[in-house]
Amino acid sequence: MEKTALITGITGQDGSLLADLMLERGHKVIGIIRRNSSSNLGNASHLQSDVDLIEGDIQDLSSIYRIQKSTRPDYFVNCAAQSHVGTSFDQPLYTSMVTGIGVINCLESIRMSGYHTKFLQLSSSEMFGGRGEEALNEESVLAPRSPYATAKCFGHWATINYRESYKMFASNAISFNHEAPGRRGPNFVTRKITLAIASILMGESEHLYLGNIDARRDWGYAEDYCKGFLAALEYKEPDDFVFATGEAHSVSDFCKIAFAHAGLGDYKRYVKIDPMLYRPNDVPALVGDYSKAKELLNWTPEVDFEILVKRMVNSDLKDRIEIVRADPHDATDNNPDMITKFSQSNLA
Ligand code: NAP
Ligand code: G4F
Repeated sequence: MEKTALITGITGQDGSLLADLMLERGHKVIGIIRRNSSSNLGNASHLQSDVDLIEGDIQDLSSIYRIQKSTRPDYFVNCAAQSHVGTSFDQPLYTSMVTGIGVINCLESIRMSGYHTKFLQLSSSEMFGGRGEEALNEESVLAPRSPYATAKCFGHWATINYRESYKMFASNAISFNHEAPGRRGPNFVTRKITLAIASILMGESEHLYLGNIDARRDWGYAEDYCKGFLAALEYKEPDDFVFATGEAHSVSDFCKIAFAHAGLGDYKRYVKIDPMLYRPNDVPALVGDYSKAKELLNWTPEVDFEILVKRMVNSDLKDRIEIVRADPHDATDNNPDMITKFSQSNLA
């Protein structure tokens, strides 16, 4: 049966993918966007004709409550956050307000509206703080190492608290890192790498500056994860679910595959370490155990790490090549041999 879904963070990676998925499945989607002076809809530009976009801010209870009350959604998915861990060290109070308190504003809006809206909070594997290569699950201890992770713990526990106190359908999706070609924010490490590769191939830059390339993450494919989020909403009862692949790779592993795939060879020729990009406290490694989602939601990740990396490289390269084809003057200094070689072998 068709449901109405209210999605915050619809201009971001997950919110926009979830909207695509919900629409594909025949649901009605309402997206909350922040007022901004340049009207940039980000990843939601293609959704304008299919989705009702309403201005609101999760820091502002009155706006979220008004939208909840007027739209009477079946599902409310909170994809909104100040989601960059590094930035949270520079803007800890702001991050706490959006990523932490913002969750209470969503939950209170549902509670005060009196509707039986099912709520899903996008929690994060950063909450665990990481313990080597031990696979983490819903029962693992939370030990946040950043203002972002601390705020996520607040939102996570608030969701559980509203579930227990008011018998609300309020679930947590505890996701490990997941990426979507062309939609991942440009300052997350994966997209930073693939955008830099495109720029190196175009002859615009020679080097890529990174911080801790030994950090290991359990990287999955965002589209797979959005299917899991929908399954959590459709599950018979509210609960908490880990979404992960069960494998960790380092930032340098990502670089190795990405640069080689682009035909640039050894990444070490291009990657330079900038100590300023190290975080005051970084999670060394994260690996997830998704057995519960597999057992109860019948969810498994489909796209593996190597394919994910190659798709991200292809996507950013394809965009740049199309721009150059449309306007050759856009990249006067590009390296035509490399681009031709790459497009013949990988984009055909
Ligand atoms: P993202 O691309 O950074 O998107 C964040 C979204 O939140 C954007 O649409 C942004 O709008 C919106 N937003 C920020 N502050 C807001 C506010 N005050 N009011 C309303 N909207 C606001 O993040 P993502 O990667 O899609 O992640 C989605 C959620 O999953 C986030 O909560 C993130 O913390 C969590 N998560 C992500 C991952 C991952 O690997 N991607 C893993 C675990 C958890 P603007 O476009 O206006 O900035
Ligand atoms: O891509 P990142 O910024 O992602 P991070 O910090 O793991 O957070 C992402 O995943 C979380 C789930 O685990 C989400 F909750 C969160 O919202 C976000 O989506 O950094 C990954 C690793 C880190 O160890 C970082 O120190 O890459 C390392 N890194 C090395 N050089 C870099 C860089 N990260 C960034 N962003 N930029 C660099 O230049």
